[in-house]
Amino acid sequence: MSLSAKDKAIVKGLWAKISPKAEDIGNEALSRMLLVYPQTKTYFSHWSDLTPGSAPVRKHGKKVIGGLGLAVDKIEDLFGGLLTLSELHAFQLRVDPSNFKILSHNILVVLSKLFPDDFTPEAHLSMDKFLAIVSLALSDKYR
Ligand code: HEG
Repeated sequence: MSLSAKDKAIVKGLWAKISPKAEDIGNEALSRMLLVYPQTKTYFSHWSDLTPGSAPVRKHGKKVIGGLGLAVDKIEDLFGGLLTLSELHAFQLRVDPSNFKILSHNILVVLSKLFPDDFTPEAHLSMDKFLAIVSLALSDKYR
């Protein structure tokens, strides 16, 4: 799977609307992930509070969207651009790759709610492809 020129244009266009609201979007996506898929909580058991909207959830939500912003910047070389983050998730955090799909789903849900006019079926497709390739890149160092 690879991103077409149209996919990239759609992702970049939507990103211009996402980045100013990074913390809110990250918080909402992460809050939903932790509530709806409680198995994901195992990775964050060292946080003081895992309830929706808590300070650590907001803080981390912003970081995750920042990571996706890096991916948008490196959209022409996602595997190279996300190498350091991939090594972190594989070697240090040991996040099971199935969780990337869960987080991606929650990000799509939040985008559809927040940007109903922009989140056309075509935009849904392009964002889904982008998140799937980012997830593959983040899992690239697992072995
Ligand atoms: Mg990960 C840390 C990005 C999925 C669990 N994640 C981070 C950091 C970033 C990031 C930027 C901070 C890195 C740093 O401090 O240097 N994460 C990121 C992206 C995605 C993702 C872009 C997928 C779209 N992460 C992800 C998933 C899980 C997870 C699915 C587990 C369910 N991430 C995780 C944990 C940490 C990070 C446990 C460390 C958090 C902490 O200790 O506070």
